[in-house]
Amino acid sequence: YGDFETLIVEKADGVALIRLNRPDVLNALNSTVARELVELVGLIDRDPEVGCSVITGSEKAFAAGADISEMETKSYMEMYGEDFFAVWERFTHARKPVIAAVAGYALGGGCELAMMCDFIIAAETAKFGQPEIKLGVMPGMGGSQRLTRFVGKSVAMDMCLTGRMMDAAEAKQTGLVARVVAADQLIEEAKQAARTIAGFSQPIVAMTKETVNRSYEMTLSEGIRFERRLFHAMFATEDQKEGMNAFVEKRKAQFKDR
Ligand code: CO8
Repeated sequence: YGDFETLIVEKADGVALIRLNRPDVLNALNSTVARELVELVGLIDRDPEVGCSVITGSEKAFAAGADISEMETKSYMEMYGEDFFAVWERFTHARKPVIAAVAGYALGGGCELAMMCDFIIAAETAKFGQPEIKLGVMPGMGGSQRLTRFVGKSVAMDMCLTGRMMDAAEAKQTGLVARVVAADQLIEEAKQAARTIAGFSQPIVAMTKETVNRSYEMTLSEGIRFERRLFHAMFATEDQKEGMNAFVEKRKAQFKDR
């Protein structure tokens, strides 16, 4: 995919492993990270060899937030004029799934980036938080909205108003993360989940992701109708025929649609 200043990318077995690589600042998310991640997910969406991505940080930090030194002196007009942080919206438009593999700190923008992914696998060392209130601001990359949808109003208020951290066990119990694993198993577990997803039909995976995401935007009856219409559309794919035929013939399906 070319060289990136703030990311390291490895591609194997249908999976792109993306590492945030700003170790000196605990992977603080500056505009370069945002621009590069958006560019990369666009390239991955167009790469038929990759079916799923994993995004991770270091053992110490997934990401300790938006880059405070980049924001500190900005004026209102600079923030508004640049529409600061709007670029992150484009990260959420990725059509292929992205799994967040979180070890260590996922604070502020780091927690928000993890929540922009399709699901989170956490190491036992993970710590999540929205500590922006301590800096005289509040979450700015979707945290007030996404965290509330993940964990409910009471816990989200507690997190955003006190700025406290949540450990991996609480993150699992409140539904913020899908799985918690030992720290030394994190990358393998996330890659294994990604390989499983990459082994399925790519258009069906993309439609499934889109349909689950609609549940955040639609009423229940509209969402169920959306699901049913796409379910019907799946019968136009070769992969639906292959998947069901393989089951009937008791063999492993070979999905081919791209
Ligand atoms: N931005 C920039 N630099 C950072 C950040 C950050 N978010 N986090 C850590 N760093 C840097 C530190 O300054 C330090 O640099 P140096 O070595 O040059 O002093 C280096 O990373 C290592 O950090 P520490 O020495 O602090 O490491 P510790 O292990 O002692 O502490 C912590 C780790 C607890 C994670 C601590 O670094 C910390 O509290 N970081 C800040 C966490 C935070 O507040 N995050 C929220 C940031 S704001 C945000 O994400 C959204 C803002 C929304 C604005 C909306 C605008 C539209």
